[in-house]
Amino acid sequence: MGLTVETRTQVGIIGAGPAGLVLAHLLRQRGIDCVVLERQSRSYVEARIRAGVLEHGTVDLLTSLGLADRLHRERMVHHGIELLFERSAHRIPLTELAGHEISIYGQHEVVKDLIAAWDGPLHFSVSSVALSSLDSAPVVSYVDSSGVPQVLRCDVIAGCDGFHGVSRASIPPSVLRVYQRDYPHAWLGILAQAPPSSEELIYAHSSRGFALHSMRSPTVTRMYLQVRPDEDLSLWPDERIWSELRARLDRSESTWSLADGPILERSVAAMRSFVVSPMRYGRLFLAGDAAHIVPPTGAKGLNLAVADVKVLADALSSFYATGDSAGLDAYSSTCLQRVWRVQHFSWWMTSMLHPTGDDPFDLALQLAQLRYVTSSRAAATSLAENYVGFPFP
Ligand code: RFL
Ligand code: PHB
Repeated sequence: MGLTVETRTQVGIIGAGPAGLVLAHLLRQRGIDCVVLERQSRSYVEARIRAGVLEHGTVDLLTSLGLADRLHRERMVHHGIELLFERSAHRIPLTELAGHEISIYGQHEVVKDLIAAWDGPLHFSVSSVALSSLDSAPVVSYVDSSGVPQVLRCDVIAGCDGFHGVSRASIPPSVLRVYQRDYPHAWLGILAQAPPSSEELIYAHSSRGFALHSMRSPTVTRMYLQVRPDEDLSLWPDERIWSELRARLDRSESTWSLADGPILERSVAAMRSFVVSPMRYGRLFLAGDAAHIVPPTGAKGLNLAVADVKVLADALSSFYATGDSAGLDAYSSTCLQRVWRVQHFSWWMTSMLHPTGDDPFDLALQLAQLRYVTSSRAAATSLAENYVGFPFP
């Protein structure tokens, strides 16, 4: 190891996921310096398959930053989703009910676009990241990809390093209130070289468990199956995955069939609801999955991360322009209002669509709720306005 190198910036951003990268671009637009540190390599973060649904607010924000040319060319615009239960499909016309569409465009494509357009400091493959002096003059120490120890002095740190990052872990546990709910299921996700079998996303409730039919392009399908949290992927050969998807997505009233193809990627993701409050400690501000996790059923995690950093960038902008810290002081409470709305929606969608086993009472409640949201315009509108997303603060 060589001598420690010291640098300074206004905002140190930990993590180059959607939260960290969108924040970096928002700060640059506002004339604020920042440095982004990422634990993984560039190729790793650009290939990490995750979310696929962008709210219109997220698309509008990326467009206003001039970062959405490829997104506008390649996205799939959807005006509705299907809810499938008791082997019958029911459409929720999102745009008609809530006035906005959603866009299907992979999170890793967003990440690629944000990295390609960024010419400021962004250091991949850093290690031993540690945060200190958070209450006065924050310091980030780390080892860069060449093994050189570095010290970055900042006015403010943005903790955008996801659920398992170092930022939240650097806050004394006694000052954080943690809200958490675990679910007795997980999602087995696959990416397949197969054309989508439906024009819109299908959220399927079946006695065998939940299934989701989504997509990434006219030739690539993304699908999920509800499984147990400790599910062993080796018990799921391709043929079992396809036959289970076929069984759960089956419908009685049509000749619908599921196109299959080579499976390009598969993984099991846990489902969890999690919030810490406040989302700030001294000069450290948490954003995105570092502060909250939602189960993926509402397709909200990425969008919530983007909403947080919009609030943070605006607050930092007034702080640097006028010295007024009111926006920074209100950061946590402003973000948490949206966070809890989205927590409720994601929990509600999850509870409605995932059979939990053998409890007939739970099953009857789920079916009653599904019949209600697909037959009452008021209930469908509530689902639609939450799904397409509320305006950004
Ligand atoms: P990320 O994306 O986890 O990025 C955090 C980054 O920080 C890095 N990092 C560190 N860097 C430096 N030092 C350290 N000590 C570090 N520790 C970690 C990590 O390597 C990483 O690059 O968090 P961010 O930016 O807050 O973004 C959140 C979203 O990624 C997440 O909420 C969504 O993917 C959730 N999600 C969905 N969200 C949607 O809006 N719509 C969807 O359709 C949707 N579907 C999903 C999803 C998440 C899923 N999984 C796999 C959990 C579907 C699935 C299956
Ligand atoms: C996805 O396409 O990955 C996706 C879509 C909808 C969800 C979650 C994930 O609710």
